[in-house]
Amino acid sequence: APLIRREDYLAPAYWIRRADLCFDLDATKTIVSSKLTIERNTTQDVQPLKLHGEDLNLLRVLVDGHSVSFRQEGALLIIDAPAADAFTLEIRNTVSPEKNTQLSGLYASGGGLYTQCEAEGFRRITFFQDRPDVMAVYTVTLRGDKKKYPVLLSNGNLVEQGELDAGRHYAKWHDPFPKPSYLFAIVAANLVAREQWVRTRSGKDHLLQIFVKRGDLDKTEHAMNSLIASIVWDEARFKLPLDLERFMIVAVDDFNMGAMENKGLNLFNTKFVLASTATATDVDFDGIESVVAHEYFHNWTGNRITCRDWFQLSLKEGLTVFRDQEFSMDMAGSASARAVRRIGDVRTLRERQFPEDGGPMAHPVRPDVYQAIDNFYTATVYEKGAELVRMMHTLVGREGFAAGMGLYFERHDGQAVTCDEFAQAMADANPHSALAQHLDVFKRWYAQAGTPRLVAHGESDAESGRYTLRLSQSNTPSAGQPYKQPNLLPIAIGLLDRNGQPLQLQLEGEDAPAGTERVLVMTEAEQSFTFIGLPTADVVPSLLRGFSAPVLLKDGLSDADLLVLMAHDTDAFNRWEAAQRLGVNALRAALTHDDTPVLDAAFVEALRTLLRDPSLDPAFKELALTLPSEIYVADLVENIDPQRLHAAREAMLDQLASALQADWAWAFEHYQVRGGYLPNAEQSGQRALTNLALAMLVRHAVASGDNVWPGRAYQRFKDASNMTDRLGAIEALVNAHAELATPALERMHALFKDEALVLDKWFALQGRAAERGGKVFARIKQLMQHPDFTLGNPNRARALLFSLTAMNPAAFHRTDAAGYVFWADRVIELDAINPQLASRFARGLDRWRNLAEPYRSAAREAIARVAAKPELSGDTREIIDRALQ
Ligand code: DPP
Ligand code: ZN
Repeated sequence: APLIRREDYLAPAYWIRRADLCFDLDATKTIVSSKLTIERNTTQDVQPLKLHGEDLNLLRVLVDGHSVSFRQEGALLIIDAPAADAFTLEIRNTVSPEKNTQLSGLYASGGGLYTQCEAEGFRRITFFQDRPDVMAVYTVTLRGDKKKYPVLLSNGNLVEQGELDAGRHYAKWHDPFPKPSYLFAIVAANLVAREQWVRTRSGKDHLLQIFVKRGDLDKTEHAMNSLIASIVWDEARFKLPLDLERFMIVAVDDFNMGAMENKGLNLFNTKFVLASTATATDVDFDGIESVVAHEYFHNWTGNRITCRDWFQLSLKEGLTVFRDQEFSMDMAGSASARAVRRIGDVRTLRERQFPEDGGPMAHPVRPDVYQAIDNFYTATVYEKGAELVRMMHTLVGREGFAAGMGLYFERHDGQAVTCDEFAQAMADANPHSALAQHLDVFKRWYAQAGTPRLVAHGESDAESGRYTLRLSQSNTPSAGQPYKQPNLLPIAIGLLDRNGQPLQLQLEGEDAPAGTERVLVMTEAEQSFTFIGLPTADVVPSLLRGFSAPVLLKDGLSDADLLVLMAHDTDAFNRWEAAQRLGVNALRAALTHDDTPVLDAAFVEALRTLLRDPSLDPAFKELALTLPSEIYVADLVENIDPQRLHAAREAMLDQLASALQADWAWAFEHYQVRGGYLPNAEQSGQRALTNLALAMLVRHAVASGDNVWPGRAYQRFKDASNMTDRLGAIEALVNAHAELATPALERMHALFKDEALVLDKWFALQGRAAERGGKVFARIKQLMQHPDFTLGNPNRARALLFSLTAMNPAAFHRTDAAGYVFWADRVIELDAINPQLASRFARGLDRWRNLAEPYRSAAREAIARVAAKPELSGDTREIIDRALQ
C-alpha cells in the first residue's frame, strides 16, 4: 500500500454540500441511492472528481440527471470532466452487509444492521470523498422490513416515518449539522429503548435514548446516568451544551472499537453500555461512565470542530481523552479518589504507550506518515495526546484552559482544523503563560516520537542552605527522526526533609518562599534550578508530582529516599510511585543476580505500615500494594527474559503473601463493604483491596497446603451478590492454581452461559491467569475449540487472544516458541476475517527486539512467517513490515 504523508495534504478539489441517501435495507443486498450536491473548490484548477469506494457494486452514475462517462481505478471512481462548478451527482450501488465480517461500513450483527464509518468505512457504503474535511448536510431515508427492523435510525432528527407495501416501513432523518462522512451512522434492528427527557441550562428539552436488545433494558441505567452526568459536566466546566434535540446511544454486540461518536447517534460496543450488579464489575461500571462521557464530549471536541485530515486525529482524541479523564476525576470526588484515577491513567500510559513509543510503531502524537489509518488509533494518539493537553492545562491553569477552549470554539466552530490551531488558541488565550512564551518548543511534543528521558541530580550546600537541581533531557532516535530537540517539560516538584516534612520553596532571585510545591518549566536540554533558604542539607526531592510530564525520570534516589517519599510525600501519586519504584528496583535486582528473588525487609515493613494506615483510602492501598506489572518492568529493562521476570515476581508475591498474612486477613475483614452495592469510588476501593487481600490469602494457603482460604474463596465466589466480588474470588483461585478453580470455572460458565459479556470475562480470566508450567497456555489453546469461542466477535476474540499476548507474558513468551507459532497462526486466521482486529493482535510482538534469546530469534521467525503471506490485508501488512524494519 502507498504511504500517505502529512506534508502532501491538499484541500479537496470538490466540496460535497449535501448528501441525500436512501437505503433499501436487506442483509444480503442493500441498495444505496445517493444524491450529492457538489461544488467545485474554485481556489484550485479544474480537476477530475475522485470518489472513494471499496467492496461496492456500482449500478449507475448520473450528473445532473444525465449519464456521464466515468472510470473505476482501483478503489476510486473517477469522473474526468464534471459538467459545471456546481452539480448533482446521483449514484446507485449495492452492498452486502452479511458478508461484511470486517465490521467497517454497513454490517449485520444479530438480526440487525449497523454501521461503523471512522476512519474510512463510509466508502464501504457508497462512493464519496471519504475524508474528514469534506462536510455535508445529510438527509437519510431508510426502508426495510418492519418485523426485522422495527427501529430505523440515523443522525439528527426524525422528520418523517410511515408504512410501505409488503410489510415494509420507512423513516426519514435529517441532520442539520454539516458533518464529515466518518460521523455518519444508520441502525436498522429490533431494539427497545430506555428514554429520558432532560432540560439543559438554556431551558431546552432534549430526548435521550439508549437502544438495546429486548431483555437488556434493565442493564442501561448506569449508562443513562453517566450520559446525564456528562451533559451536566460539560455545560458546567466548559459551557458546552447539548446542541441536539435528541441524543441516541445504540449498543451492538459486534464492534471493533469501544464506541463511536456519530453525530447524535453514538454506536457502542455492548461492553460499554450494559451493566448490572450481577454481571458487571466496578471496572466495567467505570469504563461505561468514561466511554459514555468520552463519546458525548466528542460532540464538541471532534464533531463541532473536527480534524482536517487523519494526521490530526489527536486533535479530537487526545483532547477528548483529557476531558473524559477530568470528568471521571470530578465524578470520583475526593482528592484521594482523584489521585487514584490519575495513577490508573498513568499506569495505562506507561504500560501501553511507553512500549509503543520505544518499538517499531513509534510515531509522533501527530504522525507524519501512515499506510492504514486504522493502525493509528493508538495509545500515542490517545493517551500521550491527552498528556499533551494535560501539560497545557498545567501551564495555563484551570481558568486559563477554559478560556483557551472558549477561544478555540469561537475561532473554529464548524471547521475541520489541525493540532496547531488548538495549541495556538490555548496560547493566545493565555498570552503571559509559559505555553505562549515557548509555544514552538511545546509543539515539538506533537512532532517528535519517543519518550523523553529526564535526568535529575540534586546537590545541597549545608552552609548556604542552597539546593541545586540540575536537570537534563534527551530522547532516543526513532524512525525518520535521528535527532530530537528538547521538549517543554512542566515539572511539578516538592522538597522534603529526611523526616518527610515538606520544605518551603524559594528559588534564587525570589523575595520570599512561595509554598511547598511548584511547577518548574524546562525548555532546554540542560537547566539548573537553585532553591535557597533551606533549613537542612538532607533533602529528598519529590519530582514530577502527579506525573506532570510523560517522561522517563531518572533521579538517582536511593531506596532510603524512596522509603521517605513512600511514607510521607503529600503528593499521593509520588507516594504510590515510590512504592512502585522500590518494587521495580527489587525486580531489576532479581533479574541481574542469581540469588533467590526477595523484597528487602524495610520495603515489606513499609508496605505493612501503608496497608494498616487508617488515614489512607483502600483504593490507594490496593494500588500501592500491587507490585509493578511484568509488562511495565519488561519495558524498563533491556534483553528481557519474560520467564525469569515472571518467576521473580511470583516469588515476591509469595513473599508478600506470607510476610503480611495476618495483615491481609485483617484487611480482608476490615474493608468488607457493608450495605448494598454501589459502583462508587469508595465502595470499589474497598472491593479492590479485599479482593487483593483474598488473592494473597489464597496464594499463601495453596502454597502451604492449607484449605481454609481456598474454601472461603470458593464460598464467596458462590455467594457473591455482585460480579466484582465473584470475579475477585474466582481469580484468586485460578491464579493460585487452587483445586477449587476447576469447579468454580464450571459453575461460572453454567451460571452465565447466556450472558455474552460475562462469558468474555470467563475467557479473559483464563487467558490472563498466572502461568505455571505451561498449563495456562495449554488451556488457552483448548479454549479456542470451546463452543462459545469465535473469532467473529471482537470482544470474544480479544477476551482470549489479547489476554494472552497483551497481558500474560509468561504464557506467551515460551522457550519452545509455541506461543509465537500460535500468534502467527491466529494473525493469519483473523486477518482473513477482520483486518482491523488482526492488525491490533499482530502488535503483540511489537517489542520482540527487546527480548533475550532464545525468544528474540523465535519471535522474529514467527513475524517473518506472517510477512511471507502474500494475501495479508493492508492493515496487518503495515504492522508486520514495521516490526521487521
Ligand atoms: N470511537 C473512537 C473514539 O471515540 C474513535 N473516534 O475514540
Ligand atoms: Zn474518541
